[in-house]
Amino acid sequence: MADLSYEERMKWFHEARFGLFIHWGLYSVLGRGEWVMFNERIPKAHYARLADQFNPRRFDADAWAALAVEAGMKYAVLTTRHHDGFCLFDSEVSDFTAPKGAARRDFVAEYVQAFRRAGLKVGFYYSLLDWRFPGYWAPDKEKASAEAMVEQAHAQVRELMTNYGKIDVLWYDGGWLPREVRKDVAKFWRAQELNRAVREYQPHILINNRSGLEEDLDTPEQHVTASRAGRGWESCMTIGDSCGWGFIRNNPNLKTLTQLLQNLVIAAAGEGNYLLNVGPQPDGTVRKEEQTRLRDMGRWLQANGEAIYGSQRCALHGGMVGLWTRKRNLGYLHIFRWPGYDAAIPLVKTRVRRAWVLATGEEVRFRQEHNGRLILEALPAYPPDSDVSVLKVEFEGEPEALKEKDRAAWLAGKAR
Ligand code: H79
Repeated sequence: MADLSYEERMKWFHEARFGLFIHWGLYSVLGRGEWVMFNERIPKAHYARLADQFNPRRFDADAWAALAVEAGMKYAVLTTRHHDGFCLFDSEVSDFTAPKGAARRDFVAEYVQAFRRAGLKVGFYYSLLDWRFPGYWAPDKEKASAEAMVEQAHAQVRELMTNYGKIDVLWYDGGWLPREVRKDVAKFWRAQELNRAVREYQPHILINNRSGLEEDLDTPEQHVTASRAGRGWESCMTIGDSCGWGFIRNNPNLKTLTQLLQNLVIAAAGEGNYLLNVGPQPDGTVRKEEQTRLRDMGRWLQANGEAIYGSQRCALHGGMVGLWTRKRNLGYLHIFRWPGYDAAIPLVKTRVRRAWVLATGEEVRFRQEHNGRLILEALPAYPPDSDVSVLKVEFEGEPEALKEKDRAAWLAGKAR
């Protein structure tokens, strides 16, 4: 079991494409984002009092899971502990936890059970750093504190990996050290030893790249940027402004459904995943505006999911129109900017057999010119889907692009 290959361990993740990130903790009570303790320099003892107020009576992990399923998501990642050090789980090495605060509940346990029940894969976000330790800020001066912080992280990661059954993703964060502290991150956290233990407890697990080691997954944050082919990657992003992941009371600058779907498509086109965040309110419920967007994405995926889940990279150009994903001989053209009449794709080497609108099955006429231009003809004036419309194109073989050896050949209507 320990010898599963990278590809085998990555299989479900590679097909999943879409996951739910959940930032929820003590900071949610204040409604000014998850960085509030540090940003406002709230003293430790003062901040700790929030644990008496964190008692989310309307928390319902099944409702979160149902929302993720409705959104077409295949997995989730919950902040078991953020940089403030407050744990949503029961820990023997900390008193700063939800079960020991007013809530008296282990939210991580409830989350794992509910998401498993809903058929979703389960991930844990865990911040290695804990702002409450002076040793984080000045590891050389506060050696004992720094060591205690590292010890606590090791102990808590072990608790997370051994107390909740099978866990699919370990999403480290906060591995970095303050700017003035020049240290090797992996060495500081003893990440080699830590991750070896993690894989012993959870042989199937995927570990991200934020403990100072590359491990399994790249994690672009607030942008969608593909890694090299074969390497697992996942873009995490907020629905609202990029400065806050935890609940922000007034956060009006929300991404539109079109933006969110385009990001998902960009991720899929690069064989990566989109981990979209919600910041539930202190009572445990997800804001209506976030719910609506997730449900709308789910509706789109109901009609177009075939072009997203398990998709592969496609060699063809999308040009101005949009982006391609692919499955074997099938190309899926995700049209971001519906051209109205014809859509022209340059440098298509492979013959097309058939083309149609994925969501409706409506046939699309086409012609292929000898210079490699594929013209999808006489498209309806208005897009079949007002956000992203997908054309499904069946090719005779895996779609290949023509290589332009002569860069000026196209001027004469030739391809090379
Ligand atoms: O958990 C989320 C962030 O809190 C965390 N990673 C994601 C998944 C993260 N920690 N640090 N960073 C991201 C980068 C640091 C950003 C900062 Fe700032 C810019 C810290 C201070 C200035 C943004 C703006 C956060 C606080 C103010």
